[in-house]
Amino acid sequence: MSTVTVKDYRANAQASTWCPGCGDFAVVAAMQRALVNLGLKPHQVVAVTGIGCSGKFNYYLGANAFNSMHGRSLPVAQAIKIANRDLVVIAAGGDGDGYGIGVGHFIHACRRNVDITYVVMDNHIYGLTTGQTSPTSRKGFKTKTTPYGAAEHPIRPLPLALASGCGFVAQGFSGDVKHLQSLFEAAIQHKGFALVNVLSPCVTFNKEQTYDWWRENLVNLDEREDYDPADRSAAYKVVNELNSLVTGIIYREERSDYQDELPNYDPQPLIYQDLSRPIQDRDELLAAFM
Ligand SMILES: Cc1ncc(C[n+]2csc(CCOP(=O)(O)OP(=O)(O)O)c2C)c(N)n1
Ligand code: SF4
Repeated sequence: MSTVTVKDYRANAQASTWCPGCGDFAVVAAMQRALVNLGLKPHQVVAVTGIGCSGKFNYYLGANAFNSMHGRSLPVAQAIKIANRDLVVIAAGGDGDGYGIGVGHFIHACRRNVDITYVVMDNHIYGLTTGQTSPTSRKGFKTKTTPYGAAEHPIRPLPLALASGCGFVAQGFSGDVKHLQSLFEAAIQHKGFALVNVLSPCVTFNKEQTYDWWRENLVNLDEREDYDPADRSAAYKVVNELNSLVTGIIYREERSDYQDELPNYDPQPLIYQDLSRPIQDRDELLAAFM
């Protein structure tokens, strides 16, 4: 049996245009290592993105790639998984992509629970469009779109995911690739929709949430023996008390996924199903709508 290595992924990846030092490099590296450690080959994986610097995640991952529109990675990723349950499906993007224009899809994906992994590279700013305030920027944050400081409260992805019914909620940091890899492995193995929000510095446009800033402020829950990620109340409590400045698996719940809930769902990929129907079935169906 042939084994898979990170080289197999790198061989398919494109050359990067990310700024040197961008946190997103670590996200790709951690994901490649996670996929390899789980024994998954590039052809078994598809990564779907929207638009943004982080939207180039799948150019550099080296698996199958689908680049959708800004904020639209989740509907495409869910459709791919429903059509072909055999694929490992990863959706990825930025905080603007996922918590701004795409936030409606995010909330519904949490409650729908299709078995995909969602990676958000959360740098608290719009990187690709050169440094505007994003939905996760702190109140008072000054950028070219908010020269007097952001007037709005930020979206808080972790409590939002918990309140929306997400069964796997984790947060990682680009400054700790090994830990991030472990979170990705757990997210991919989780049956159902899994969020990994990654605090991933934009070294070019966000001079506030830097690697050093995150290192000084984050608490790793995976290192706390008294923390139980199966306890939903404890998850709410810890993200509120520590203002979401946590990493690790915050909440994990075993439950049936979307496809299990569908009575007529055929688990075989669509390509193996006989979708042809006798012409009279079609006529009867049409007649029922007339
Ligand atoms: C419908 C639509 N609206 C706006 C844009 C412009 N746009 C491209 S990327 C982006 C935001 C990028 O920020 P984020 O999602 O946080 O990703 P980052 O670049 O920081 O990784 C915006 C507003 C677009 N491409 N399409
Ligand atoms: S602009 Fe920011 S997010 Fe985009 S590649 Fe550069 S450092 Fe990364």
